Amino acid sequence: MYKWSIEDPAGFWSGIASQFYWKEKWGKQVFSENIDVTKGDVKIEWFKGGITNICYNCLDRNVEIGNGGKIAIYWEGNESNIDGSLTYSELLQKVCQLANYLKDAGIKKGDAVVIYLPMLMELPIAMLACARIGAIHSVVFAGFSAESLAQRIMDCKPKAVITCNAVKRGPKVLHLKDIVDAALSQSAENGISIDVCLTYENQSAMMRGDTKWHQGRDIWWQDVVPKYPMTCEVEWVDAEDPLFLLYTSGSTGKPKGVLHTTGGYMLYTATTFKYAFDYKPSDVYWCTADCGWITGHSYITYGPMLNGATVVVFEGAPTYPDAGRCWDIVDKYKVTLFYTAPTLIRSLMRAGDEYVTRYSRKSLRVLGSVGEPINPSAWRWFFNVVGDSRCPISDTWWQTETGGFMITPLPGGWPQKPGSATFPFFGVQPAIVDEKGVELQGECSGYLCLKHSWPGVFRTLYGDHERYETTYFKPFPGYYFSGDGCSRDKDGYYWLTGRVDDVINVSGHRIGTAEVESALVSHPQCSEAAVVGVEHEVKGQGIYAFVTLADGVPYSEELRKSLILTVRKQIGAFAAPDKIHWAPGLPKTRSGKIMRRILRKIASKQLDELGDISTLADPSVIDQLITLTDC
Ligand code: 6R9
Repeated sequence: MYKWSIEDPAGFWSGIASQFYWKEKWGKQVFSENIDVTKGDVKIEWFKGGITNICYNCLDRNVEIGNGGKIAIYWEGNESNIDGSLTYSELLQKVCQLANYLKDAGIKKGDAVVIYLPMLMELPIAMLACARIGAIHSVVFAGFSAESLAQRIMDCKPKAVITCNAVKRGPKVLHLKDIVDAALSQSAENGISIDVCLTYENQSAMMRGDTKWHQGRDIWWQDVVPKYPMTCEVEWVDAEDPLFLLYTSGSTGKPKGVLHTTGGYMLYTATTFKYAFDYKPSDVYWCTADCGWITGHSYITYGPMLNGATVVVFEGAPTYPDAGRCWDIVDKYKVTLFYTAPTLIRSLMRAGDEYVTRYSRKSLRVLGSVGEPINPSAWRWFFNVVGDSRCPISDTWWQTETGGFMITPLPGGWPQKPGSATFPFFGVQPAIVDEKGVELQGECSGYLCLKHSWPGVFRTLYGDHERYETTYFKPFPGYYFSGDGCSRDKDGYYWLTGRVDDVINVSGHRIGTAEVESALVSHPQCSEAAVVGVEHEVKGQGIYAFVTLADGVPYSEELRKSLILTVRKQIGAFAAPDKIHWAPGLPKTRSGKIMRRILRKIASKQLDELGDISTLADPSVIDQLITLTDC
């Protein structure tokens, strides 16, 4: 199949596309692409002219083929005695009711809707309802702060925001509606006002009486949505019409709105899910990600549901009430396919094997990993302890931008190597290039690029096609540049080595160093900041911030806390620096560029590897930094 997909991509992918429902077939050309900036604007289209709807393919189609009674979602609440489920027919009805409400609220094809919800069933319901009416959803992870939410709202100017009053994560109650209120007043101050804030009452966390209310704008989901009909006409869209926007961090500037379209994304997520997890209709699949990230889009909502799979949606924290919760859930729902991130694997590994072995886990068949390179010791523990040495691991390398898996094992397809994502998926042609953009052959290491497009690739950055070209296609003309380093061994296996740009990967969350720096310098007592990633035992990478204070301000423990709080407030708790290092001065070149290479070495205490510091404008700052490491 791989050979076929490379030799005849049009034939290969149109064969796959015909397994889905199309109101009208695509035009003569299956795809057209220009990814070479030297030959003009970057433009990628798949199945243009084909008319379809992804919600229809996820739900109606499954009901029509007799799967209406099959469980679509098992929902597990934060507390283990609170749960629920929906069959495919019930899910379709709920999606239609919300879709009808949204239409009535004036939302039309092409309008954006921001969704700020935790892992309730209402989150995939909201995504699917938007897709049904051709609206573009933009899910914002419910761990982002009011400032970050406001920034995204101001960028995509949605017609409505969908949220809930509160959520419990572990023992804590988080007041999401307060965050939304703050974000909406901030965006209103900047001229973007939102007319509709549909709020789900999440009674397990907080009753509605305790929720602050903005009359005329806020509406309780439960008061309106259930009144609408349980059927709703589908809005048929072109394969190249936008499906969603998802903001992700880049190495510079504000977050980028990654735009995915409908048709290619549909087949790509469905096909990658089917093959990388060896999906069978009897499977019960659980992915521990949140729908606020791409993994939850492609591999909780769309990929699995396009296959008619039964999906577990978990509201809570994976270590609450204790480190055995995941395996409790696996046994409770007889989970066969379990997909998670190395950071969780490492934290469970630290908690001890007894939390795992206490549970049967006999149902497990295939395990998966995503978000960052998995270190071989975590891989082995996942394989031996969690999977009892009998479940293959799909270590799936991909990105928000790629839409779906790019380099991944196919379970049982070929021998595994702990820590290697193995080989490219159908249609994917990786190229490892050197710094001049020359493709390397055989055993090598360099920058990971991709040749040609594939159906699931993003089409642009919302409102900024130029940045799309500059970031991804200009660094190595003729290729899509991933931002990752990679090596290929003598057997042709690919080994991802992490980001080569100023993006850090903390617990599988992508964070731009520039975003953390700009949050820090917004603190009135901070004059300059430089942030680097350092190795972290559990999180993969931790955030290490060098901070120069304003003139005359002394360093204090209180100030350290308040700097961290500023980052939590502006981005979210997950971006809080692990370490603040007081820096009277930062190492800069004569042209004023901060030399992060040196800061990385200081942060990781590799002081004998600082390299050439003679190009620094003021080499004495290095000594100061080293003596102040404990601040
Ligand atoms: C899906 C997702 C993308 C970045 C990517 C890379 C890292 C993801 C990986 C992996 C090694 C894997 N990454 N999966 N590195 N092995 N299996 O995580 O998307 O949030 O956009 O992050 O994550 O560095 O460039 P996203």
